[in-house]
Amino acid sequence: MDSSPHPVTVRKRGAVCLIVIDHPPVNAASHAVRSGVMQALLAAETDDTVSAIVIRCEGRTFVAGADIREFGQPPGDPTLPALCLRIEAASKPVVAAIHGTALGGGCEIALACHGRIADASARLGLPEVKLGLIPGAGGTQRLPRLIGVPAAVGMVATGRMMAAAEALDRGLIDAVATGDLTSDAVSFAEKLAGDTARASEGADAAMALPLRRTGDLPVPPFDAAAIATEIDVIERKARGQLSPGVGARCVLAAATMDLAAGLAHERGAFANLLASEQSAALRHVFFAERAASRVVALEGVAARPVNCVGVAGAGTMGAGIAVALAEAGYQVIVAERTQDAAEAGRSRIEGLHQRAAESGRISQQAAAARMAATIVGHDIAAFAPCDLVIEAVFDDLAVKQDLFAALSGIVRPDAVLATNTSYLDPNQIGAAASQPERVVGLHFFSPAHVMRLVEIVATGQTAPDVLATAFAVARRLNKLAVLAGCCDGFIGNRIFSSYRKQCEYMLEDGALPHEIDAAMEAFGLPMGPFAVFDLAGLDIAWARRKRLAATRNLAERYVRIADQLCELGRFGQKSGAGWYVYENGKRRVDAGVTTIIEAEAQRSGVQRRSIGADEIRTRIIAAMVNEGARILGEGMAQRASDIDLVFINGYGWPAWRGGPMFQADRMGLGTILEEVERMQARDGAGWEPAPLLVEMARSGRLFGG
Ligand code: T1G
Repeated sequence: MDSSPHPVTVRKRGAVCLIVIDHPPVNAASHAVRSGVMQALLAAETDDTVSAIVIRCEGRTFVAGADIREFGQPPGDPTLPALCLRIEAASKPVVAAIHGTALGGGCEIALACHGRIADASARLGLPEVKLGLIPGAGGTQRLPRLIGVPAAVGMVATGRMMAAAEALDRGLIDAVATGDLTSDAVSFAEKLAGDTARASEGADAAMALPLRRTGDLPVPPFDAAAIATEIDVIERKARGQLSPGVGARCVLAAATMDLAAGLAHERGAFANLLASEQSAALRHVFFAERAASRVVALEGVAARPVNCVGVAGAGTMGAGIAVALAEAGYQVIVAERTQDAAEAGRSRIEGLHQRAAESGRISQQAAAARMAATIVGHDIAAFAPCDLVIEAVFDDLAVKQDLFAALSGIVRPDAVLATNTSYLDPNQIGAAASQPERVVGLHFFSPAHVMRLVEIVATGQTAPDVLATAFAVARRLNKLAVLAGCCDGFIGNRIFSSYRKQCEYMLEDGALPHEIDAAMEAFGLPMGPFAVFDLAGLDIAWARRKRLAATRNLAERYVRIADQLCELGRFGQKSGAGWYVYENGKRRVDAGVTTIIEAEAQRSGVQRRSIGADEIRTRIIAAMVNEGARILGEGMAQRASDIDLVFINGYGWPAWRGGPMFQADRMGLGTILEEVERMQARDGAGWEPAPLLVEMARSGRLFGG
């Protein structure tokens, strides 16, 4: 017998019945909640002492959606659509008292009510598209009846939340609470009851207001051509994800179908998406993002307070980090080595804030305020008051060690020192600080003010509260933080290196850059790998290969094609040519690169053959997953889903693919292992199957558990 109290209770305020949902953490509409609300509603309807009903929630929010954890199980009665229909059909007024975030099924319950009162800070939304779904309990049919098709298409297709003020303005809610939310909702319910009573007693028509059932409202007229264009844009922007377009088209269908037909149409589309791979992947990502912040070693560990943050270096990375910090409300102190570099850095930072204002993301005043909160100079003594200093200087060990040694004599003993290094060992950087335990890696991804991902790297000395501080700062920056161990390239770049090698092997084996790019863009990546290499610059990886050449494992296959391009000064977009040629802002396939590839294959004695898109994708995913399995086996990542998040949020992997480890589970780890065994036979050292992959493939286990 479940001892937890029932999530739905009933109270009275005069003649108004309060149906109170208390189902932490977000009052998700679980089966128990749905059946509790239904029972309370039916009882209130037959209770002569009840004239109206208010549905409200305890805790931090109104119902924040269907219970995602119940997906995949048979939906127990009443389903959410049935509950919404019954609320709408109620013989007595039902009013939703909304606070927090009324999302998904929660918003749909509110839409089915006869009135909606919201807190000033409340937000409403239908974010189902972010789970690869669409509203499945009438949202696409009732929302346009209240706010019109154009606004409803925008809300459903983007999943954005609408603030209470806008919701009032658009007619999604009836009022914003001026006093106590419940009291305001009760008053509104009493008013509706009075109106309804007058209607039923045949009072003067002007005074009588029969219950306004959302589903009975007509869909307001709209510009069909404009909506058709809008939906085309939505589908193009979705880049292969289905739910935004499907949701928008269901909203459009509301204008041509009666409610019953529209609800059936919506339910069919919802059921298809619920069974889709895309939704399974996006639900995986939803829970993965929430798991990523769970670090067992940090339970109960308090972060150090951080308000003033220093950034050493104001190049591309440093400027982006400074902008992200200012955006999060930190006081920011930036220092470069010289006055000129500081001035250049200041302009870079100012330009980024200005661009955010010009794009409408922030106001000019906000941009000015953020710049005013940012001090830029060329003396690291300015870091003295900082609670945290993040270095984003040239990726050279000696430079970073000298900086941390100098900072140790400038900042307070309790100030945290963070390195943004991509490839150097934070242990070695930290060793230069007077207190290595206060050093941590904060590996941002460029552009740092845009990319959500930050890899947090604990050195062997990092103190728990320093690690907790890094997570707290990442959270305040609204970043997705993933804990990574100290290994070459941490999680993302280490796996990306394997990915790149396989791509270059495939050139020798028979594929061409644009064929590999096309295969990965068809998979959903916004840009294929060779286009990305050209964008980032081939010289960076080339410098690293030259740096590591003396220690390279000669038994591992090495492809010299990229080196040859660099020796020709072909560094990618920055030099007008790399894997592709760039003319007038356009990227073009270059037959000269094909010639170099063919010559290199001949020199290597490789018989080139055609390689299809499926094989290209399988080799790339297998290479990534094998490295991911090594990383997990070495304890350099906490969980497989963290690796998925790294590629979705740092490397442009489509979230609706779930990430490489999720993809491997869907492809079958046996298939992945077979591909890795082929790599080992063909590509030699460095391509041995990861022990964890072997063990899981043979035992039938999955990365997703
Ligand atoms: N179902 C189950 N658990 C949920 C949940 C949900 N809908 N929403 C959140 N949680 C859990 C979450 O896993 C975490 O658990 C805890 O609550 C706190 O969440 C028919 C089909 C509401 C804005 O998509 O956007 O309705 O990790 O860390 O940052 O049309 O949660 O503590 O164990 O995110 O304050 C539509 C999803 C569902 C909303 C709060 N609704 N949730 O953010 O806390 S589909 C959504 C959120 C649907 C109908 C369709 C956010 C939040 P744990 P959190 P937060």
